Amino acid sequence: MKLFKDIEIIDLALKYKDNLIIGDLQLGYEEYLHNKGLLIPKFQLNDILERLGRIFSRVKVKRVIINGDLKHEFGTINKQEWNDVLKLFDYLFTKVEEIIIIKGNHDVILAPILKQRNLKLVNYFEDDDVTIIHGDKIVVNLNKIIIIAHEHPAISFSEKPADKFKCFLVGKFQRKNLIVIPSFSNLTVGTDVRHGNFLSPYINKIDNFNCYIVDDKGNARDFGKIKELPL
Ligand SMILES: [Mn+2]
Repeated sequence: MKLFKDIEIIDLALKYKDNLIIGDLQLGYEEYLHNKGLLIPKFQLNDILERLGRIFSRVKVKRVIINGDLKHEFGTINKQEWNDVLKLFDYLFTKVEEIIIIKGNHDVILAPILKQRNLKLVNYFEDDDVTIIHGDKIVVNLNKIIIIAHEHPAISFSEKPADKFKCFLVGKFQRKNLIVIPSFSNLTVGTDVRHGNFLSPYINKIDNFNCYIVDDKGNARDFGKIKELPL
């Protein structure tokens, strides 16, 4: 599903030229929950690798850009995070030449893991008309197209309120185009964008935003403007 020149939705990722952009993986979330006394099976990394495999069978890119919140814990690195993040990097390096990690609000202590694979954390990535940034803070000098994560957009319909669908949002921030990508994790579907209270300061009113829902097979469908969606 094409959004702009050189930008298209592929499954829960965005392809921009030679880059594949994914966000909010929140690896290690299971162990974080275990430590809180909630025992859930650890399936997140496998799901993510499977989805990436599906994506790489559809597209070839040189670079993967992780748009923030690669792992879950703020103030520490849990054992699962060490393992899962390194496994993810090693897998990605079998598919692409370069991995870029953009800092998210969860990425307080990430440097020790990144050092293991000689990777650096950046605040944003830009190329031509595009700025890719996590989306928790507003910065100046943004390009014409802004790509953020952070919000975990999803949508549900009153007919079946328990079913929530991850979605991409496309709208405006000031006079610029804004694309909001969904979380790449299966553990968190996301926040219903029609219930207000946005996390990201880039999003204020979304009535005129376009919504693209990704189905189980990884195909995106244009659902039109948020204000015209059935309740
Ligand atoms: Mn975030």
